[in-house]
Amino acid sequence: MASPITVSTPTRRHAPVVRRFWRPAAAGLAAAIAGLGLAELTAAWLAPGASPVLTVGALIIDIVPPAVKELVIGLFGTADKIVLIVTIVLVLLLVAALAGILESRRPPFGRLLVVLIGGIALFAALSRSSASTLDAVPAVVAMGAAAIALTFLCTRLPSPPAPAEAAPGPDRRRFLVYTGITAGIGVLALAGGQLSAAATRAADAARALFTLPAASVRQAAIPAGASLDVPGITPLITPNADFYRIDTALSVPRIDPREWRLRITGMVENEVEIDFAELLALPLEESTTTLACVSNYVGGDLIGNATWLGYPIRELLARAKPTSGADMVLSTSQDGFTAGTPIEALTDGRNAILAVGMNGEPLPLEHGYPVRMVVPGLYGYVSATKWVVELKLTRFDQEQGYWTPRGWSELGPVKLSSRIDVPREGTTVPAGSVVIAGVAWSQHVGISAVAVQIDDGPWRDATLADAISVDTWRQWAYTWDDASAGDHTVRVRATDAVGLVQTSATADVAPDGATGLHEISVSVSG
Ligand SMILES: Nc1nc2c(c(=O)[nH]1)N[C@H]1C(S)=C(S)[C@@H](COP(=O)(O)O)O[C@H]1N2
Ligand SMILES: [Mo]
Repeated sequence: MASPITVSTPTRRHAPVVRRFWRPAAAGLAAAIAGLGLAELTAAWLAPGASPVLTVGALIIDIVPPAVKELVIGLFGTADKIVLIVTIVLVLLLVAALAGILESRRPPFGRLLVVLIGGIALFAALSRSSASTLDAVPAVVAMGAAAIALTFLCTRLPSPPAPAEAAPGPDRRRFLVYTGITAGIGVLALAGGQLSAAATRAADAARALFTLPAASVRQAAIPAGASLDVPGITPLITPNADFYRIDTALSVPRIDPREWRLRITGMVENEVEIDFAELLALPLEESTTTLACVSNYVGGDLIGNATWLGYPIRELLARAKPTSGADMVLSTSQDGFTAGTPIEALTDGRNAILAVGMNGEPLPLEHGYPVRMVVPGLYGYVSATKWVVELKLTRFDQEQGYWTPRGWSELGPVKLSSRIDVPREGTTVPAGSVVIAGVAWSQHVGISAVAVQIDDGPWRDATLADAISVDTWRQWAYTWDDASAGDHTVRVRATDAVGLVQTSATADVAPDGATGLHEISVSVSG
């Protein structure tokens, strides 16, 4: 039998790797978890908008090129934000492990790495336009806690065992316990932060249950003939829960309506300020308006139609008296997003409103509670500012909305388009009579005709549902009588009220909205 000194067990062979890499990496990870957890807890209590993970995410959203953003949205759709958050956390943990290894071999470089990462978080927290000094606290807490924990753990790394040592030494067990406690504190703090944030959310939900005042100007009843009786067709009015959501806000702004104020500033004779109670006391108007995103590709679903309750923006502008030369209203959200809207679109008599209600409810938090803009005929990025707090009268040659310097057009009128909703792309339908149906829109102009083409056959007129107004989409349906077995392509094309025919030329969503015809493939079974 060999003497114990020469025995080489797997544990012994791996010991140097464990000692040199895994334990320092574990120290780094535990320090990062502690820092992150304490930061999230502080953020939940002190500065709800300043969670380091979310502010770093917002910074990334602000600086990545539009092409990358489009790619990510294309790959992950509305899960894009979760993907971003998970990526940030994974990268952070990886860097933390590296910081541990670095600190164990070349102190204080591990700590310096922690300070660098903390510095990025600090910069992200303070570069938000709505940042206050309090917003620095979570990042500073994260940096301090992680640096202290890392130093503490790395000075307690077990020293190399004596050659004859068989069982784990006491310093190895002690290191394990300290690392566990450090990570445990982080996990508990993280859980506490989440609970506290959930409580805030619940409170906000309760507050959102206030009753809306009745409309002074009710919209004419929606004609019964505006909804076609086709199974599977998109509902004429999009329920709030199904309404698409697009914004740059990683955490939804929570505004106490008692503290909400709108200021009208810039090139005006009178600066105007109005609070929520004053807004609700004005004669509110009801209007159904379709809202579309410039990122909606042909056939896409970044479009919805709702009945809004709000006050005409032109009335408030009339109080402020814009001075001559002003041609843009730069609206600002509480979270810093801005949109540049031509004054013309806000004053030409269309239903451009400061909305407080959406389909009979107060605005949902994620759709702009307590107040947002809705402007018929313009894409959301140049008009539909949610959580709006300021309207600044200015000029297009002086200011730009959020998306303009990021590769999107300064003006964003919604383009004429149409979509096939029934049957669904790639489905199989029985031969014979097949109903094809969908929606078409040309906002603030109106739709006069929709035609359908099967394969390379002639364009045939679809039946149009009654219009609510020129500002909403219109349902259409076409009965394909002699659908024969096999694979077919179905195309749709709309014509607007001034005779413009929807172009078949395809354009990408950037810089000012997609064009082209929506077409689907269907199989007809024999
Ligand atoms: N505060 C804020 N408002 C915003 C945005 C935003 O990022 N932040 N995005 C705009 C864009 S691009 C669109 S398409 C609409 C979408 O409104 P919805 O989320 O209610 O559908 O909101 C607009 N208003
Ligand atoms: Mo959008």
